[in-house]
Amino acid sequence: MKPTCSVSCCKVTERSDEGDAFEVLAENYEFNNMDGQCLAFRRAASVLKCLPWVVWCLGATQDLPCLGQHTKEVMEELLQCGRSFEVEELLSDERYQTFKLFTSVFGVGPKTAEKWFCRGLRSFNDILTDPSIHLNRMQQSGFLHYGDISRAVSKAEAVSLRSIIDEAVHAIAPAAAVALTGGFCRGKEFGHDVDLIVTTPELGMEESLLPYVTDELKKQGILLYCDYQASTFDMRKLPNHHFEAMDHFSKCFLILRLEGSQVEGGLHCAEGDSRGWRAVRVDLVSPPMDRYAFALLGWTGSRQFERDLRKFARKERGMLLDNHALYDKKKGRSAKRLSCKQSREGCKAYQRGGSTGET
Ligand code: DCP
Ligand code: MG
Repeated sequence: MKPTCSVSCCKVTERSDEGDAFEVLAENYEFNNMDGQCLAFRRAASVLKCLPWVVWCLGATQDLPCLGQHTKEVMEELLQCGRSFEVEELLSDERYQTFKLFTSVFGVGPKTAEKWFCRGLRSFNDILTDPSIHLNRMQQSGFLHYGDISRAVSKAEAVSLRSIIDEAVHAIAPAAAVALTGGFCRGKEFGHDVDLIVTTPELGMEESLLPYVTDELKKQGILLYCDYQASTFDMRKLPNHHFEAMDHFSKCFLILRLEGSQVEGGLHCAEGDSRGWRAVRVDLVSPPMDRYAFALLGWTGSRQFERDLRKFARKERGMLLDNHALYDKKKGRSAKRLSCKQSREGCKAYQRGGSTGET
């Protein structure tokens, strides 16, 4: 393995598919249900990535928050040897490798990966040829389109899909708004999916919008998979400060067929792929217009930023924030809207320090 010399990036190798040293450690804790340790490494990685300078010695990090003993030990190893033996061991560990492979399939989380691993399954072939394995619809689609959906989606592809959804939405609701969110909204050039927020000024209409949109996509012959979840949003409920809780807006998880002719500069496909189309994962979420700002903030990410923002709201401001609302515990009421100026500046400040390739 080829090490890089900068700890601020914390790469164990220069090959991007082998990823971040801390991300490997965090992932391994996630696979072992050790949420606290997993979060600690993700936090530490975020802190280091935000530094505008390169760490050349451990002493330079002594005043930084969120760097625990274990993190410092790994950093020290990286600084001294240019590699982390713990990370290298994990990368060649059968359990880690198998979990990594299985969870790369759409619809397979650590629990299913564990079940399959404990049954002695180690490869996709083992899974697909085992008669006792029952794959749900999502996992079937995950395997069927594995090559395409495990390949990064380019910004041009995301923009093209946004236009396709925009057209389908406007055929039904001319006043509707469609916004690109998730990683592309943070300026990423590539992502694992395309996240879009769809809303209409007519309150209540957003609840029935997505089934019409997916019907339209089906008519066009581009809907390869659809998991629709109706809204369970209850405006009387207080924001949920538990970060991992999904929001209650109407949403759908899709796989769409994208034609190369619709993408400026062509598809981001493997060399030699001459099909002229590819499958792409797309998430649509449809909040009521009066919750749009909160949904947009929550879906823009990154996950760590959202987590820290909620913690900041709770601990420093005595407020509860989630994708539905911002609730002031002292005043006993929710904010009607978010101040765009403040949120944008907050985002910029966070992103300025980031060295994750996101701007
Ligand atoms: N999100 C969240 N909590 C989760 C999952 C997602 O708050 N458990 C938010 C933050 C994410 C956004 O939703 O930024 C979109 O989720 P993605 O998983 O699509 O993440 P990104 O778009 O940021 O990354 P990628 O570019 O890989 O798609
Ligand atoms: Mg995304």
